[in-house]
Order: sequence, then structure tokens, then C-alpha cells
Amino acid sequence: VSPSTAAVATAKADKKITMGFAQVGAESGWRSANTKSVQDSAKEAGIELKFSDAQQKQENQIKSIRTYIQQKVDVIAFSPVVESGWDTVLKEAKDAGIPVILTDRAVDSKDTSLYKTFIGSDFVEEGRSAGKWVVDKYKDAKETVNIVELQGTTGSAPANDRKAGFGEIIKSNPNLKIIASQTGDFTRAKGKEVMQAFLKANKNINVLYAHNDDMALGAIQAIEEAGLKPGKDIIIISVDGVKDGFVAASEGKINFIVECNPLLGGQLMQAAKDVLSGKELPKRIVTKEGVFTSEDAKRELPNRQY
Ligand code: GYE
Repeated sequence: VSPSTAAVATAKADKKITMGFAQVGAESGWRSANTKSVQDSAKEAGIELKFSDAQQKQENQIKSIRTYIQQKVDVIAFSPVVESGWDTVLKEAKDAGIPVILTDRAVDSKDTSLYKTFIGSDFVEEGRSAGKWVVDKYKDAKETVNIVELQGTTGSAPANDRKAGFGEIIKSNPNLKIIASQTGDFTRAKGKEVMQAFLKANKNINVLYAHNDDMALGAIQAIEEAGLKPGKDIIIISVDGVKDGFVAASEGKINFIVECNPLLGGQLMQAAKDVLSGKELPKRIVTKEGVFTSEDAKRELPNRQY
């Protein structure tokens, strides 16, 4: 960095930073915790936040990003609803000289210069963790284990990756069969609706793998209404680890939760400051998370923040 660029960078970092943040929506407990984390962290960091909610629609997100470009914000951050179709708008931001930071969900753009960094979880690894628990639980099973899968939003990174990671691991045991797999759009309402359809179409479901807690919670209602016991008649695995998921797990209704951390705000604000002061960031910042059985959930419940 030449001295003049450094000087410009410092001047930029000293003035109040404005960030345009294009959120996915308000589809889940995870998302509410994530939104709160971004808003609280912006305040703490003294960053002015412009916030928009895309209601799970890519076209809404693209519109807000274009608005942020017109408003000449200092930095744009967003959590892309789906993985594909971002190159044009990201190029517009780049041409306007506005750095972009991805949080939570990734894009599949080949040109990685279109964004500065991606802060978020490793969703493939989360799917693998879910798969490993199932493989271990049924290691002695002599008969077919019928699994149904509630996928997240179609085309989203967490849905694609959690499916892939899980599938990769369970194929080691041919007895483990996914007999139905459909999207529940990461919401409780859809999770319930799709689970009702699964229960109607399949008499013998052994396992439910839900890509998030909210869909699992919706499915639990459907299972109970069908006169079955969640966690016993149907074994349930989900991802996220939000409070309601932990409550269900501590009651034995969810058997295993793979954690996905929504508290990305702090890292995001730091990354924004770093980018604007001319620091080179790693292209990928991975968040840390754990896994929890019903027993762990009972113990951990009082410590959960979201
Ligand atoms: O798992 C789900 C939310 O992108 C990791 O989105 C996030 C996912 C999260 O709706 O609950």
C-alpha cells in the first residue's frame, strides 16, 4: 500500500462507517438471532446500519443491494438467499468501488474478487456431523432404516451443503435410505405441512433429518397430531441449536442437534473496519460450533443465548 492510499484508507476508517445489510428474511429462530446480532454489533462498533429484509426472495435482495450502491454506502454485507445469480449485481458494487462482505451463506460466483470475504459456518461439515450420528446410531441395524429429509430453502447454500454432507456419510451403510426429501423452506409452517404429507405417504418412517430446528419443530407437531411420539417412534436430527430446539431436545423430542452459530455480527463489523482500513482479509472466515444430544441439551439449556 502506497502512503497516499494508506492515508485515504485511514481517513475512511475514521469517519463513521455506513453499512448496507441485505438480510434473507425472518424465516427462523436462527435468523432472528442473526439479525439481532448484526444490529447490536453495529451499534457497539459505531457503524451506521441500513437494514433490509428480503422475505426470502432473491429479487428483493438484489433491489436492496442496488439501493445501497445508489446511496453510496461504505460497505455492503449480505446473506445471499440462494447461491446462484449474483455476478451482475456484485459487479455493479465492485465497479462503484463498494466492498462486499458475505455473511452466513455463500455464493457460487467463479470470480471471487467480487467479494472481500465470506464469514460463516461450514454447512457441509454440519451435514456430515448429522450423518455420523445416524450412522453410529444404526450401526447394528439389520433392516432398512427409512429416513425422510426436510430440506432448507431450495438453492440456498445451507440446503445444498447440509444435504450433500449428510448423503456423503450415510451412504457408507446401505441400510440407511432416504425415502422422501422435500423443501420446508426453513419455516415451522412448511416443516409441519411437508411432514404431514410424508406421514400420509409413508407408513414406516424411522428417522427425520431436518435442515433446521424450526422445520423440525413444525414436524414435531405433525408427528404428535398423527398420534406418534417424536424422538421415540421417529428419531429426529436437526441443525441450528436455537432455544426452542434445545427445549425440544431436552424433552427428548429431538435426539440430536448440530449447532450453527448465528452470532456473526461481531466478526462482520470487525471485517468491515478491516476492509475499509485497507487490510487484506482471508477469503473465508469459518465460525466455530458444536453438537448436542438430548442429554447435552438438558445441561446446556440454561446457558443458551438465543
Ligand atoms: O440454519 C436456518 C436459517 O443460513 C445458516 O438459515 C442459515 C440458515 C439456518 O433460516 O434456520
